[in-house]
Amino acid sequence: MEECNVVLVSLYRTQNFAIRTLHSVLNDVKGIKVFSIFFKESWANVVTKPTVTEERLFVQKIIDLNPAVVCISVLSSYVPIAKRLTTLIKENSSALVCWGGVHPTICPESCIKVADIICIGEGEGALIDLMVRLRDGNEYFDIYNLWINHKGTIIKNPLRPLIQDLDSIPFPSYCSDSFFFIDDNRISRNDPAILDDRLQVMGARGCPFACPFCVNSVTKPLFKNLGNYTRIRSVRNIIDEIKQQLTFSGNCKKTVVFNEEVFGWKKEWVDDFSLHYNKEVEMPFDICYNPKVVTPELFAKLVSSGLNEINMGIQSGSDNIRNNLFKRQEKNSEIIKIDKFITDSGVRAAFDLIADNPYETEETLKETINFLFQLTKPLHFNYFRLQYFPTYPLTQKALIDGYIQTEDITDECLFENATKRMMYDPKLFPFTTKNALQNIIWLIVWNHTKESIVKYAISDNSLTAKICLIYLNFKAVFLGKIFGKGGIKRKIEYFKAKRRGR
Ligand code: B12
Repeated sequence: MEECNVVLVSLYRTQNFAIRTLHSVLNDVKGIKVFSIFFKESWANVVTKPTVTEERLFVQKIIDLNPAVVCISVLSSYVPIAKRLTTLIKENSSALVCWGGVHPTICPESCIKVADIICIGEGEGALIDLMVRLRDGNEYFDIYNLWINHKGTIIKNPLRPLIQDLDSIPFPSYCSDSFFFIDDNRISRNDPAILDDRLQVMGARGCPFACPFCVNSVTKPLFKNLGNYTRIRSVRNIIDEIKQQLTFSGNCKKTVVFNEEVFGWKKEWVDDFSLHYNKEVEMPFDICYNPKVVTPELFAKLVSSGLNEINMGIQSGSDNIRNNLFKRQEKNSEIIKIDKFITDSGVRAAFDLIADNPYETEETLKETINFLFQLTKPLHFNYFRLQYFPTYPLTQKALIDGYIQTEDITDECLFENATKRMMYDPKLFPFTTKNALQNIIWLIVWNHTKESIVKYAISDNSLTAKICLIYLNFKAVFLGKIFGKGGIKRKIEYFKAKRRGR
């Protein structure tokens, strides 16, 4: 049995659960040597193009490690980078290139034209099978979850069942000797996750919901009849991982962050969590929840366990947009109630809102403004721009309705878009009331304005109200220059993020 090397590549995410988990999985396979390259980071959400030096460092590392396969994890925004690295690998080595992750899962046909192998869905079983076959010098054309491009012939294998017992998956790797981080024209062995004061955990897979702007709306039907889609790790398994992460030397963790779309949605699970977490971990924790899942009973248990922040996607302050376009059934009145009981218990409520949504009207934006004033201050919001990812139902709808064209969602456009920053920054143009209202929402969510002036500005069509609206619009654009992309505050945030390792 010959030793066989594999290199895993993460793009723009050093805290990449997929790569860190697959690294641990392959580490356990006899005769396989696994390395991971974390190619660039998006510090504070700022994405910059790779430099010539960074590409050179990448190529040199591939040549040194001489892998049989290079496995790249690809999100839709980084396809041009994955393509470029694939070309560089092909030009400088004889390694096979395998793409996996969200993008090959939702767009397999285009990906298999570029990569030798793609993985659709979960990679654990498929990668083990692939590496064992390569290690033993056997053919690898019939592995479930993989498509193979064999000299131009595409072999499409069926999907395997979803992993039901998440506790059977090893914990993600940290601070491994076989990790390399390429960023800022340097290659380093220091894992930035150690500098981060937040301990990151992924406690579940799948989501009970399938919102049309999220990948789950595509993958839920894709994996139908392949086992339970929404799965959760046991509390014991999660606590053991947290304890393991706390043993790494130099760590300075202050908060645990649960990254699953919806935190422990089952009552029995939360009961178990509240029995053990606080006793064994004693660290505040942040979660994402859905307003439909937060009940006072579940919530009280989480508060007594040390809950610090609940992040909820509300997407719009208009019931119509939220219920009918985003297919989220909660109403403003429910969210206001939930916000109150969350903040009354000293927990921070943070909300996600989506900007640049062509389906919003002046009326729905005004509804959002009025809704925001009913939430507890200070507000904590992530005000994201709407992203159109290929094959998502909302993207298909926007294409049909003529709000976007296929040219707007090419690989290059998606990457360009990612370099612009995902958060919404106020913009002067188009100089319309709709745009001004959106800018005013930015002022409100960042706590930069008073309710009275905004209410007056949107109250009627009088000249003075219009002047107020224009004043607020300019104020937002001006402050956006300071706090937004390229602004001084933003630059400080960027450097701080780098220093803290996130
Ligand atoms: C947690 C999360 C985050 C976290 C942390 C991410 C992290 N630490 O890795 C945070 C909050 C930081 C984040 C940020 C962002 N995120 Co996010 N995030 C997620 C979420 C909810 C889970 C991802 C995850 O870690 N899953 C667990 C791992 C184990 O699963 P996995 O990645 O799917 O990997 C498995 C398989 O896909 C496969 N696989 C993966 N890679 C590879 C590679 C090979 C070679 C093989 C064989 C297999 C394989 O095997 C893995 C194990 O089975 C997903 C939604 C989702 N369900 O995917 C969105 C998601 C990935 N995020 C998304 C987006 C857009 C973003 C942001 C741009 C948002 C923003 N506005 O800033 C940023 C970009 C960050 C960046 N630079 O990449 C989108 C990506 C869309 C797309 N089509 O590409 C998703 C899909 C949500 C959506 N809207 O649909 N995110």
